[in-house]
Amino acid sequence: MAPPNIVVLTGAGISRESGLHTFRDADGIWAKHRIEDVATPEAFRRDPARVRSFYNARRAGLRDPAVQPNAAHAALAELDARWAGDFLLVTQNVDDLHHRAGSRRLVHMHGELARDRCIYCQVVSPGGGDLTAETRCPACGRAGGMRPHVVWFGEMPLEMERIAAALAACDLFVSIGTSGAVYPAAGFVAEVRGRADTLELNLEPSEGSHLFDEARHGPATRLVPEWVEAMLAKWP
Ligand code: BV8
Repeated sequence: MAPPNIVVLTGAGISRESGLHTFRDADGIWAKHRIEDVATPEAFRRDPARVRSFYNARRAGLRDPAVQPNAAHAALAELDARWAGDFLLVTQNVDDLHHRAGSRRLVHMHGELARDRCIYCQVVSPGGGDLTAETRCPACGRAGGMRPHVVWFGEMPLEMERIAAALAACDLFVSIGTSGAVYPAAGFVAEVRGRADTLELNLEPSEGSHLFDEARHGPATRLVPEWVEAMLAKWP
């Protein structure tokens, strides 16, 4: 029998043990900032400096040498490298820890914190330093229009056709480190349940826990390596 086709969805919880804050935990990002002030197109139109400062601070946090991929990121990268069936890792995270861990069959549906996008020509460029009103687009040369390449609330997530195709073909859907609060990602399990096996690996029950065939609760750095090891033992 062929190895099952797998789709894995991750959220901020998988990066928590790397030292990055989640969004909705008590010490989370939305406990310190209002979404309406920093993570919507209206916020950027109203006060671009405030939005750029919010993302510049998170970029600085991501460049902290103490922030490294953890055992959960590494386990998913190993599964990606060794899995003979279809495999797609869909992350809501805008950090680069999955890529740095070695994941390649990877989609950043909410964009990537470390990359820039020009609102005039839409070209995405490798970011890096702080974004300011003076930052020039390397493609069209214009200043004043550079934003982080991140999907804000009210904006369409990226690569949705590719994600829909993978969900339609998957036999196993695994959700890791996400509260199941943000759509359309939170709706994926409802899309596949009944047709694919569904598993939640999370520190605590998510808002959609009841929709999963199985839910295991604990830290990702324990649950994810255990799950990957069992999958690779069953399908060498
Ligand atoms: C859109 C980038 C449509 C920015 C983010 C109904 C249907 C469809 C849409 C909506 C709807 N109702 C409302 C909407 C609109 C909205 C939405 O869902 N709102 C919510 C608040 C109700 N959705 C949107 O706007 C989306 N776009 O729908 O477009 C459209 C259609 C046509 C044309 C145009 C548009 C866009 C959503 C994307 C927004 N951008 N991020 C940034 O990062 O700054 S969302 C943000 O939330 C992050 O991406 C984050 O990943 C995401 C989800 O949060 P989580 O990752 O789950 O993090 P959270 O803190 O919530 O949870 C962490 C979990 O980890 C917890 O469960 C915790 O227990 C666990 N955990 C903690 N530690 C550990 C752990 N687990 C394991 N181990 C640990 N150690």
